[in-house]
Amino acid sequence: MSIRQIPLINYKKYSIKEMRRRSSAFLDEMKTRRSVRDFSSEPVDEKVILNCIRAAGTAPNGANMQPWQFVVVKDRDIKRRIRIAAEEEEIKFYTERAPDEWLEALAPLGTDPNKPFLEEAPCLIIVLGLSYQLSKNGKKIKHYYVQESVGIATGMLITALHHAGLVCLTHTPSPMGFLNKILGRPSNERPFLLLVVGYPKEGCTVPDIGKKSLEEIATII
Ligand code: IYR
Repeated sequence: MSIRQIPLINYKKYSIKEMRRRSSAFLDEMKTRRSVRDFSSEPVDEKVILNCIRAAGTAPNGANMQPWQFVVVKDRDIKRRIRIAAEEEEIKFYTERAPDEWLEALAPLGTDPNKPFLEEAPCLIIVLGLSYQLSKNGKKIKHYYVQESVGIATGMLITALHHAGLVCLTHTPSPMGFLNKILGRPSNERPFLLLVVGYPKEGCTVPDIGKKSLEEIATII
């Protein structure tokens, strides 16, 4: 049975001039986003975080299954447990798992196995992708394009956090199975990435890196 159709009432068409102005203003705002690794302990407003997650939840996704879960961690003890477990994986990554080529690519960024931000930042958002969900009668309902869907939603979450005036870091300790245990999430929920969210520490610095030019990333045919 197909779903009923409703009119697209909220679409607003702008003049070309207005679209150019809006797209350029948005670009300027996005250019100021930076991944931050030094967080102040200043708490974040929960309503702001929840609005940003609501925005992420509007993302296009496979068959509208909305195959995601966002776990917001503010609890000190849980943040500490996440830090300890993540650092255990990171030590293995930096000393055993990562091929030299990967370590060479990371060297200019100065990252290492220490992840103090996991405890210092006021808020962690763990994004999980759901490979399936269980219906009321316990039947498995398969999800489609989970990685793509969760990736899009995460991009929108990062954009929303930036727009709201917060900074974040995308963090992907690998493997991330320990998060299921610590957060008590079921096995159909697979950690996609961890966002560290808050305000930059006073005097915070970021690597002096740039983005590829439009010519490098876009082709018009
Ligand atoms: N997960 C490790 C390594 C790491 C990998 C990439 I690709 C980065 O852009 C940054 C770090 C870490 O968080 O240190």
